[in-house]
Amino acid sequence: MKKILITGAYGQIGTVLTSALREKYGTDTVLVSDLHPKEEEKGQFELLDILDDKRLREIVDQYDITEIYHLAAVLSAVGEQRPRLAWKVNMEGLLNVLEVAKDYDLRVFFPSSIAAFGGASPREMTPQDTVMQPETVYGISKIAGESWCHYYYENFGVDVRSVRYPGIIGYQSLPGGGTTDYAVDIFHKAVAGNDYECFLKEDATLPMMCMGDAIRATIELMDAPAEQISVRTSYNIAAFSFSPLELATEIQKYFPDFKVTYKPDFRQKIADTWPESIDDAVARKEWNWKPGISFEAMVKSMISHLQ
Ligand code: NAD
Ligand code: AKB
Repeated sequence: MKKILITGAYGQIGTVLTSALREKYGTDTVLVSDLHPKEEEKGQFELLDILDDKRLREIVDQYDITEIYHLAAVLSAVGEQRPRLAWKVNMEGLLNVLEVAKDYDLRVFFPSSIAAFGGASPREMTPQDTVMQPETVYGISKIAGESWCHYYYENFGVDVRSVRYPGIIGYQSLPGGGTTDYAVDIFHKAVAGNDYECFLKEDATLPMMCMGDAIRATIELMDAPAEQISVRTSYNIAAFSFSPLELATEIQKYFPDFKVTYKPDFRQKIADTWPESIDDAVARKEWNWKPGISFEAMVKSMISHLQ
């Protein structure tokens, strides 16, 4: 019987993925875990530091886990401030998950990122396969993580699947320390009637996606027949790209008095090394991936939900 464990479940993506998986498979099928409990939790929860390999194995054993969605991580901006922590959590955490998956024959979802690319990669329509020399600790952990996933698939037959998420934008949860966080924060300020000071330059174009599409991509990839999955590192997926200025201009259609100023900080240096747009042709061809929500529809939906 299917039994899912989500690590890092109370983060930006985990909050929404948990609801989607519980809706699809039933509340009791999905066990969530994180570093801290949440009062409003309605389903099964276990405290789990992903670095605690022994506890991970106890949980897998106790609940007869069959799949792990491994979301626990330290993201790009926090990672540049705490590089050793980011490396430890992102690498040792993933290896703990892959080892237990090998021993218990579990399926695994691993989220990689556009951060796996670097300044040497083509910046526009960055292809699935290209030079990859990430320039952040987070990006290095993602490209190494992708390679470990491939290794466990090739050598131990672990059914591990992965996508390189762009920046994810959703009204349901707050982001947790990344470079694309501005694209969520800006909506909260606009709807509250406040001005916004952006930590990226006005022309810092990055690939982004709305939360609904990201969750759908995750579930569609995990549901795809194994013979359709040729990539066991990680699939490029894409929806739209925009700069802070383009986003501010679209939001101003709803809030004409909304003002944005630009004060780039260390996160601009991270954004400078990431792609502007992504070529996701391989995911489209192999498991029929297609984004569903446009940039304009995303802005409209964010504003109406936050209002
Ligand atoms: P987040 O920062 O919002 O959440 C991460 C969660 O992991 C948090 O709840 C945190 O408490 C938990 N965590 C941190 N250290 C842990 C540890 N040692 N043990 C257990 N849990 C720990 O992140 P997110 O945005 O939800 O991202 C989820 C995954 O998706 C991450 O792997 C991230 O790299 C990837 N991703 C996210 C985005 C995005 O835009 N949100 C884009 C690309 C990739
Ligand atoms: C971040 O900005 O760190 C994440 C990502 C794109 O991986 N949102």
